[in-house]
Parts: sequence; structure tokens; C-alpha cells
Amino acid sequence: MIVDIRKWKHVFKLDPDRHISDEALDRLCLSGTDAIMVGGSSGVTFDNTVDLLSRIRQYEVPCVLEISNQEAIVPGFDLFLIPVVLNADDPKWIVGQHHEALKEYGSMLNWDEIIAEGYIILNSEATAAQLTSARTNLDTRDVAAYARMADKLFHMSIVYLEYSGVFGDMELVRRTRQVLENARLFYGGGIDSLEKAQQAAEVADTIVVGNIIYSDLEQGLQTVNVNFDRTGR
Ligand code: 1GP
Repeated sequence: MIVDIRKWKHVFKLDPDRHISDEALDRLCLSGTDAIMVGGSSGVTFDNTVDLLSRIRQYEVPCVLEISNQEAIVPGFDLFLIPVVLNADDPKWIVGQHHEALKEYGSMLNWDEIIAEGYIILNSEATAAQLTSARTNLDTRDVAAYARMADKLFHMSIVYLEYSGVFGDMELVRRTRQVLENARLFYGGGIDSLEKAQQAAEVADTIVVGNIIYSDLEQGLQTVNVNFDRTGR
């Protein structure tokens, strides 16, 4: 399947390490979301990733893997997203893991299926922030500099503002979006209602909805009804 991330407005992110019932998965996959992203910060294994992929594959919705560790690289997804944590203090999360993976698999990859995401992690409490020793105390100019780095210096297709677990600073998101020329701005974190989805949709290109799926499915499903008319690019 040819997947064009530039058309995505709404994405559900599912964690292979968390339980999701068949009924809930059915509703998510048929919700009208643009894609299901599979990924998580801890406990992601080959087995639980294969299991979730095979369940999502019963539906037509595009399904992409956000690779979090080398052991959990599972073939068969429509696309593979590779996070590069630009504000990580530990270089392992900027180029280290990537170097190891490319030493192993570099010659056999289909680069048409691989997209780098310039991650900027902004919630210090998030597992991903702690794992990567992210420097989260950033102001708008700091974030804009990382965003330009991803967009103009490294020509990444995605800049991902990651607030996982909390709803972020929408003014910062808006100003970050303004400095991007080609990259698409993904926003994720704390979207737990249609109202918050709408606020995020007004400043980002693509919104990512995660946790609420597991705590309140109905509220999670509501976020698909977001109106993106004001942000089109
Ligand atoms: C997590 O950005 C996503 O990687 C979504 O965040 O889980 O807080 O919705 P939430």
C-alpha cells in the first residue's frame, strides 16, 4: 500500500505492550482515522508487535511502525518511522541506535518505506523523556531551532512535538509550525477530548492520539471528528 504521510491529519497510536480488545480495535480501525501508528517507549517486543500488526492487518487502514528498538523491527508494515530525538542528551537516541541498526540491516532496507521523524520531547515526566535524557526545558526559540534543524538541515519529513501524557503549549506548537517549510508538524500529548483535538488541529498538521484510547475509548474515538479546515497546507 502506498501511504502518503502528507495527507494524514489524525493518527491513533497503539502500544504493543498494552491490551486492546478486538472490539475496541475494530472501532479504532474503522473510525476514519488516517493511520494507525504502532509504537511505545517500553516493553515493545518482536512478539507483541507482530501480534498487534496481524490484528490491525484485518482492516484497510494504513498501519505504520514507529521503531523504538532494534529487537522489535517487524516486517509487513506500510511504513517505518524512525525517531531521531533531537533534544536527547544521550546520543544513543540521536544516532547511536540507528548506527547499530544500520550496521545490521543497512544493506537490505527498502528506503522508500522509511521516514525519519525529528522528535522534540517536551514533557519531562514522559517515559520517552527519561529514557533519552531529553532536555525538556526549552523555550520557543530553542524548539524552533530544532525544528529548522530537522526541516532544513536534515530534510526530515516529520517534526514531532511529543508531550506524551500531558496537553502541551499550543502557542509553542503554533510558532514551531510557522518555521517549517517542508516538514509536517506532528503533535502528540494529552489529547483526551474532541475539544483538545480541535485546539491541536488548529496549530499542527497532524495530531496523534494515544493514551485516551486505553482509558476512555469513547472520548478517544470522538477525536476523529476534528475539523482541520483552518490548517490545510
Ligand atoms: C504518544 O504522542 C503520543 O507518543 C500521544 O500522546 O498518549 O498523551 O495521547 P498521548
